[in-house]
Amino acid sequence: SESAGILYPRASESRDLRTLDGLWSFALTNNSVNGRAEKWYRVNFKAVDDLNVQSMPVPASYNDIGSDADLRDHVGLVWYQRNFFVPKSWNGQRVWIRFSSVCRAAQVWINGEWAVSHDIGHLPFQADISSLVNYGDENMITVSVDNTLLNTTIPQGALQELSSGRIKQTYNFDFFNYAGIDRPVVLYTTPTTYIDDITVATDVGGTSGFVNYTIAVEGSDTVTAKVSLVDKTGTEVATDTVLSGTLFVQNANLWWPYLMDPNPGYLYSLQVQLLDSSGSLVDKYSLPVGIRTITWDSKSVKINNKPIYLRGFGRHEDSDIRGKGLDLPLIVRDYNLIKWIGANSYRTSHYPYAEEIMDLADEVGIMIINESPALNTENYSDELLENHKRSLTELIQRDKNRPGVIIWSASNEPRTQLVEAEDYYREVVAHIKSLDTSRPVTVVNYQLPDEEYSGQFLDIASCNIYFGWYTNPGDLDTVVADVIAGAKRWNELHNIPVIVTEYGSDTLEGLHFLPVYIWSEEYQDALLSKHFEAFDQMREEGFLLGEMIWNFADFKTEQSFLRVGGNKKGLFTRNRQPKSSAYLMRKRYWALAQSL
Ligand code: GCB
Repeated sequence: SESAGILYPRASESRDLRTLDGLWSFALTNNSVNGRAEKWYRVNFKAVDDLNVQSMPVPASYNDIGSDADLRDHVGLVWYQRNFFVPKSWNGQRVWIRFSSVCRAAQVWINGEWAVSHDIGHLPFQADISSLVNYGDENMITVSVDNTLLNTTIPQGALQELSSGRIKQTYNFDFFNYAGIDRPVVLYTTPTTYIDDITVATDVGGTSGFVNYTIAVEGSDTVTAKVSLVDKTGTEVATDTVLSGTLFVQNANLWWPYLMDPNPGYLYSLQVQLLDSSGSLVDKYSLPVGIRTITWDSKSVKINNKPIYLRGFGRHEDSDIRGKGLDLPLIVRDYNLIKWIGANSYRTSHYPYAEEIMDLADEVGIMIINESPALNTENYSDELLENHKRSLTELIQRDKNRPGVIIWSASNEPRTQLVEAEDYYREVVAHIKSLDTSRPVTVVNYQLPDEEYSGQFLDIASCNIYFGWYTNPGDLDTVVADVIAGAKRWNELHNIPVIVTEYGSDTLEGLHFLPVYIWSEEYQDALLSKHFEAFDQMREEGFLLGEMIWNFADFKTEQSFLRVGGNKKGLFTRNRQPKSSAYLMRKRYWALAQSL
């Protein structure tokens, strides 16, 4: 059974946890072998001589691990398999398998029996496999992964047959379509009666904080609760004994963004215990909680009643060899660079990021525009809309309790100039509002505000603008006026705050030109400086909510004559070393932080 809650797996007095990360057996299917028909999920891969089984790291995208283009550009199914041991002591509890993400469509079998399917990338899924595992014995897990993108999948794509007969995946977005088991896989246990979900909403009044919580329990309904809010020193600051209530915290440590307070990212721990009628512990789960408010109006967004200004970037989960695979050294390095440069925010362009990355945002005090994986929508259909809404349901279910998440982004660069986009985005925004009214909603647009249909539904306008790059490349003298005119119109038309969510220029590190010339480091610096002028003027006018350069770091794309080894608009290279623009941005972001 698939559960409704998707709490991050944590060990506790009542929960055991084992990782399934490591080296798995991996096999490609070509068009002539149909692994599903051959029931590969019943076969031990290593025992099949002609299967060409290789080792594949989990978590990682599989594309850049090998030495041939067949693996990198593979379209369709691949297969992963490994064995795992289940202790005898787990018998009688619920045993769960949880994937933090598989890109894109996954089917999972345990000991040859189907366990769970999930067909969207970048989002977690899990299943209770208690009845499928052998206790005190070895077990086999097999996972098929399909990377195919079609008109109705999230994101969209199409298959093209080349003159050679090879099937090629095409897509309209500007990052490599990495695939595989790209985030951690765990086995964990819960008691048969367990905490399925926790929802918190926080409020602030004077020096006090309020934590409204609701606990969803599965299994027996005779349990009672003990709920404690514990501060960083381990001291209990509030407690209650109901499944749904409000905790009151005197002199609360509020959750503040980075550089807005000497102690940003303050997290309490909400410790939830279920007790049986004799008072014995049934289940325990602890959730990090930040106490803060978000409010917004036609010109500003406030955290804890203080107006914010977003200094940030668009990003990608992307690095050498591992593609989109979660890599802890990389993500901690990224946060060190984010702090070094003085940013306070970023957008999870163009899909939900790993939970470990989101945890760091909450801890550091980084504000997140949290984006659906449904980017660049076109060819609107009911099926696409259903899949798009499901992506948002799963995203909000996963991230609803995170203090760092301050805005939902329904989509990046949808084709909102098409008349069908009006009903489509009316429904998408209403869907988000039906799940969460505590955060404002945006769509990230590149259309002209007068020629598109989504703006009317939004709390915040986000625009991607490439003056001096895609529009008038090299013509820096046009940038200031064009940027202001472009961004300001969103505010005039819809009376909502505006974020410039993308601007920038491809820049090859080490390329220099005087006078400045496109693709050089000097050009990126000059282009940024022009934008800073425009942003400062708009800040004076009061409707600009933030600036986010495209991109934090260089990243890989599909092969295209527009891209030299990928998209090079980063402040940092793909291996996270600064271009000269990183120093320029650092000056600006620290000065902005100090002036506000
Ligand atoms: C955009 C897209 C982003 C691209 C960027 C670019 O507008 O949102 O995915 O990578 O432009 O560099 O072209």
